Amino acid sequence: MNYRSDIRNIVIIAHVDHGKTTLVDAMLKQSKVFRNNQMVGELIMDQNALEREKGITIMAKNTAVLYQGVKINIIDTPGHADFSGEVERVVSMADGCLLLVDSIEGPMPQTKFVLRLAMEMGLKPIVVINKVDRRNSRIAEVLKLTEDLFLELAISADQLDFPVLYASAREGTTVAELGMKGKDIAPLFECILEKVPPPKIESGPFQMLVSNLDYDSHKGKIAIGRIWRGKVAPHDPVVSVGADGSVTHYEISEVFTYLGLKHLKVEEAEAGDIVAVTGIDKVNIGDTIASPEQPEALPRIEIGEPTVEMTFGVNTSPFAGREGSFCTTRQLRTRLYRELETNLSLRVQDTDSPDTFLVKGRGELHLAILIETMRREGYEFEVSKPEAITKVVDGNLVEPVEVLTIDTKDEYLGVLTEMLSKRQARLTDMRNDGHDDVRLVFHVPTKGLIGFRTVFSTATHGESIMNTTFLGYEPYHGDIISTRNGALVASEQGIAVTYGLNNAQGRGCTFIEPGTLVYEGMVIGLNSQPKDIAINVCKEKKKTNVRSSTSDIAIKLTPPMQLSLEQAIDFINDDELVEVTPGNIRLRKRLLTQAQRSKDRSSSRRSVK
Ligand SMILES: Nc1nc2c(ncn2[C@@H]2O[C@H](COP(=O)(O)OP(=O)(O)OP(=O)(O)O)[C@@H](O)[C@H]2O)c(=O)[nH]1
Ligand SMILES: [Mg+2]
Repeated sequence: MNYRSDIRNIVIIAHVDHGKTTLVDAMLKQSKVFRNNQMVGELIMDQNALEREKGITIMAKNTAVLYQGVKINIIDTPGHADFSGEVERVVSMADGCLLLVDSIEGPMPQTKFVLRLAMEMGLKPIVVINKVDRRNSRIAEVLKLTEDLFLELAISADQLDFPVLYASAREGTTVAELGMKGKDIAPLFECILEKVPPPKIESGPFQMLVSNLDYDSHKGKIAIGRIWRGKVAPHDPVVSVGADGSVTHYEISEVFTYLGLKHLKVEEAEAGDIVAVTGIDKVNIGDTIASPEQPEALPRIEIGEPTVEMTFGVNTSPFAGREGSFCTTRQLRTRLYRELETNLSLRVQDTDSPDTFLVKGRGELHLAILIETMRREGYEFEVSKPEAITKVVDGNLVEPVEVLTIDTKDEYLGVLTEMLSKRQARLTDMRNDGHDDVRLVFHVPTKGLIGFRTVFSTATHGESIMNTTFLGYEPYHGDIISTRNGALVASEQGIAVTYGLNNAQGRGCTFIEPGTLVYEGMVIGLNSQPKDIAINVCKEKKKTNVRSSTSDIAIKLTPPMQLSLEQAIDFINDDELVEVTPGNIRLRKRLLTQAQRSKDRSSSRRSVK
């Protein structure tokens, strides 16, 4: 067996926000892949608009740097649990991983999830304790907790022998020993060259596993992956082997490798490297591209199951078709099925209703990002409340359960435990730092987490952080009754005015500004009582000739609570929908008129009897 000493392939894994993309910034900048005057900014790899806005990585991406003549292929991954599928998709390209751990937070549930994955793939780990510049860092304790995690997860003894580096990704420094003054990121590069095994190369006919797809308007589909065997060059005849074993013949057009943010066109690439090839139109992620001489498939990528589902339907609101460019069933269906090509942990199914599709994902954020992406592309549609996906195993109903970690203050303990016990959560760990910071760990059924994020942030005044990761399936714990108050529902179509909204604010809190176009059945606020009430928010004050002493005082409305897309999805109940258009996010009752809703209520009462 031969090795390629001129290449290392690494994947960067961690819990959300522990500094993966910032570390990649430092690696890119210090390896001088940019021109001196090139403005590259921060979080360079988070190029997608939503990634930049939210400050999180959503998709795993490749880049590469050169250090002392060795090319280090780097894969940056998302740390948010909802995008775990992205990590699963790419780990097989690497031989080593950098496991980042925040020097204050320590290992978090997602740290465990990604480390387990890396151990199962047999990757050589390097631990990087990051953010050592932070004032309250507790490095020794965090290292101890990380070692415990390795003891729990290592599959072979050699995985316990991992190097540890201390980094400030933001300052672009790493050191091999605590107390040393960092000056650059060279110790990390040295460690990668020394500890991560160079890729093995098998000689023989070409074989690569497709781990990602990209599109280019001129070049068409681009297949990205690691070459496991042989070489590839432009004009080579190849075959792709699909999931069902079907073989399709192609000719490679162009071959690219990575350097910095660029794709370099090359005349040939060899086993061990990560490449992008064009000319292969109908290939899917997980397929193998191989020489026709020996068209064997590599093991397909395994992706965890989705845990949450919701329906996507054609917009049926009275304002349908006003704002979107793509509004028909056919357009919606084509777009959703196209998403499956790259969004591996997503599932889409037709339903009994031709206008509605069932979409399943790894969490509310996973689905919300798809909704936001589609709305920006010009799609208009409606979505239902997300629900946890149950299944039957050996004749028993089981449901997904997650680990919920909360970092909060002492004073919120009572309210949080009360809220969570109604959601069937079980407290499994509680740690106090001796001051008033507390970390709580719960096991909660996924269904109990739906709608929780918004109430959590309100209850703790935005002062706490929550994180979740998938734990497994448990026997169904029974239904949870929604405790949300009723909705304030517009009773007429028109333009909402201050006077009408002021009346609504007498009943609860409102979501819209005066001047907003509303329709009958649109949800415009939250009642302070459990029942829904219909209110005419378009109603103007009656004009009279009599001037009372107070009548001319301008009404001052409380500023409305404007729900983001994620909050809107979190907020709605079963009998409600979120209408999504490029210009607006509206909440609505499924049944728009009051007559329909009361008829529905009385018929459901009858059926209960
Ligand atoms: N103080 C300090 N802050 C850091 C350091 N590294 C990263 N950060 C900050 O931590 C935040 C998250 O950094 P990212 O690099 O986006 O983290 P990430 O792991 O890529 O996050 P996801 O991709 O969303 O999982 C940013 O505000 C960074 O500026 C560090 O070494 N020290
Ligand atoms: Mg990132």
